[in-house]
Amino acid sequence: MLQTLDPATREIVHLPWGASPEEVMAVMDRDGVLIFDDVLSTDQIAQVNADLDPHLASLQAGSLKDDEIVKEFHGDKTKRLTNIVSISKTFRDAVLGHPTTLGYVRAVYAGVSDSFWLNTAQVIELMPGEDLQILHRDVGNYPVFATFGPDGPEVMVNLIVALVDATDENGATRIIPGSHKWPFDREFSQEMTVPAAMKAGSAVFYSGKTVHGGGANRTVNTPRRVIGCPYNPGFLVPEEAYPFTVPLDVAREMTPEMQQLIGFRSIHQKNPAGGSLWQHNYEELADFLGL
Ligand SMILES: O=C(O)CCC(=O)C(=O)O
Ligand SMILES: [Fe+2]
Repeated sequence: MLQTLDPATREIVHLPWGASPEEVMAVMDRDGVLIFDDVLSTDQIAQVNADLDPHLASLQAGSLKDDEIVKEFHGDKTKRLTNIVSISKTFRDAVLGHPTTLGYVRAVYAGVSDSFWLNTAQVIELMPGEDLQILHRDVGNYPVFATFGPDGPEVMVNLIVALVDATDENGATRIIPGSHKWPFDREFSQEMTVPAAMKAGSAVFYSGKTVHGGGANRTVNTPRRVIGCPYNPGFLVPEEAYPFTVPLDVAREMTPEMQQLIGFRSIHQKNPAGGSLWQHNYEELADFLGL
């Protein structure tokens, strides 16, 4: 039988952007999720949206991949635009590399790692008619860590910044507060979720162990536009920074296996099942590089 949530944990706590990392961690440790209010000003929201608009206008909804699981996860009425690092200086400065953001990420990874990678900074725009995303934990991208369950090290934390009001109707991210502490084999369902409803400019911050998924967009004409910004510990990288030291023409002469070993191809973790990593716009990196 499915267990119901303690009603006391159902509400997602709001904190001001700039709250102390100690205050943030007290909520994160207890609930695995919180919402930061007013991360971006009205002017910054307008600037970031203006930076994104031309890119999103020409982007098709849905995944280019053949894999049915990947397609379902991606969403057939969802636009995912990556490399926001290059597309929006405003977003880069105000969020991705901002000391406030990094202070919270540092607090989450205390005792695990004191350096971080930006895993992705991607627009996830749910178009009207998009269905619920399958509920999941983001640590599932790194399946060996998921085997440790709730007591394992934190290896993924996500900040999802709203660029329009995110509502129950247009597909606000659905979260199960407290699920970061559940055994990972405990059952969960959509009935246990609450929507991370928030104003444009606010952001939901949650652990890689917290169960969540994109909502359904039940509106007729209101896209839900957010930017997801997960961070990982910095240590899981090779010693040599090959993509910057091996010329593309040298990589071109190599076998696909060798190209993947040194970062010129994407990684597709199948056994144990994980995700596709090291990509560009969800495409195989070698295709993007023309290898
Ligand atoms: O779109 C959302 O609200 C959540 C997306 C998500 O969880 C994911 O893509 O991993
Ligand atoms: Fe996710």
